[in-house]
Amino acid sequence: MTEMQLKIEGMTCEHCVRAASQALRAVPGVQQVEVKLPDSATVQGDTQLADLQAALAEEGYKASLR
Ligand SMILES: [Cu+2]
Repeated sequence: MTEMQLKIEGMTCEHCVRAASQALRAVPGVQQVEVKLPDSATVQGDTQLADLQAALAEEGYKASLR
């Protein structure tokens, strides 16, 4: 299990936090997600950065490793 610290671009409100959290939780292998304004997420689990980025991109957010 790994932990990744992400920087998420494009979040503006709590609705964004929920959308990003749900998108990340739906990625296979993800076990724990914490998303915080203005731009951060911590993800724990067995997963790939590219899968997390793809899930967030579908919701309209751009993510990179912090
Ligand atoms: Cu929002």
